[in-house]
Amino acid sequence: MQMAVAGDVRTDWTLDEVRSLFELPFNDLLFAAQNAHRRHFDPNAVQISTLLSVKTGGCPEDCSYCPQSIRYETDVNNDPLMELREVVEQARAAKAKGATRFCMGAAWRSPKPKQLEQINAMVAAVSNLGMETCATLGMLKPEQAQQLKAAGLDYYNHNLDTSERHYQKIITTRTYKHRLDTLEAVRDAGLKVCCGGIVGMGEDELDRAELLHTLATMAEHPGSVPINQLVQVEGTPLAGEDAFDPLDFVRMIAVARILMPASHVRLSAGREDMSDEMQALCFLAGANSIFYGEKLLTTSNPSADKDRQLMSRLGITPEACSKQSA
Ligand code: SAM
Ligand code: DTB
Ligand code: SF4
Repeated sequence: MQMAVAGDVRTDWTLDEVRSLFELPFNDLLFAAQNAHRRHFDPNAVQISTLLSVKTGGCPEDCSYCPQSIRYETDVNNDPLMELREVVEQARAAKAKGATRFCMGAAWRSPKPKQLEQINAMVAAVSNLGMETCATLGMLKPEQAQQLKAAGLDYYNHNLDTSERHYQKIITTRTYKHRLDTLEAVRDAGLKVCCGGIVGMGEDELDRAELLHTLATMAEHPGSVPINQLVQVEGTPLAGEDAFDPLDFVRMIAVARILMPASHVRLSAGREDMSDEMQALCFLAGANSIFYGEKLLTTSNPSADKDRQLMSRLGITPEACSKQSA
């Protein structure tokens, strides 16, 4: 099988090639992933993002993993869009703790014009702090993506979540095509794409291979690829799924690293359920980004202290920020 070499980022992977990577003996897979990683990145640097839910709960969509859907009874409160001042305060605090990217999430199907204006003001203010900005607001039309770009947004997160065939079992209120259209609008507006998925939603290995194949055969690889492990939240339809095999999670990271060697692969949701040793294996498999801070959007994440200790034990240092303070 042809492997990626430095300067050779392939977008022509076949599904068979992706499936063969999943079939490799674990040690061979990790060796190949670590090689790909070292060709493109400092192997001991990890990019650090902090999330903030700027508008929480009450979402009309039916994503069966999500505690923010109005259709499921969960402990999540419905909060209106946060004030600009509060968002800037939180971004400043995240920066002081060492985050270089601030990602604002909103529980919307897609933003309305007035809402987008308010988000644009947040993006401009956070960008002025000298942080990279990311937003995840649901579906976007081309002109909305262009407005966000003009406001100073760096990344837009919009996940494919799973394979096209498994997707229909997870979400019915928007299609895979809707997601691909939003991603195209984002890319065409000159925003960097953050796109990945979730494992542990009852999918099989072929679904995971198909998801990574779709990502790795996009015209341009997403700059960031978040790999989330399902956080099971009581009240959502996916609560009670079988626990996911930790080694299969590491495999997913390794295959993503090999297929998209120059992208940041983010070890995303689910770290609270992972041992330090499992996270170390994920870094060895090529993960080089994390969400940092006590909270993801509505669920908990390891404390900043705990993560600092882990990074220190592993000799991992935070990746430098690409932006300067204004
Ligand atoms: N509402 C917007 C949307 O869905 O496009 C943006 C926010 S949404 C919460 C962002 C992503 O978070 C989802 O696409 C999904 O991949 C991830 N996510 C949500 N709930 C999760 C859970 N319980 N476990 C793991 N990932 C989750
Ligand atoms: C992504 O891939 N994972 C993040 C971020 N992008 C927006 C969200 C994880 C959410 C986990 C469940 C919660 O905290 O509500
Ligand atoms: Fe809404 Fe996003 Fe949650 Fe789906 S994942 S229910 S769109 S907040």
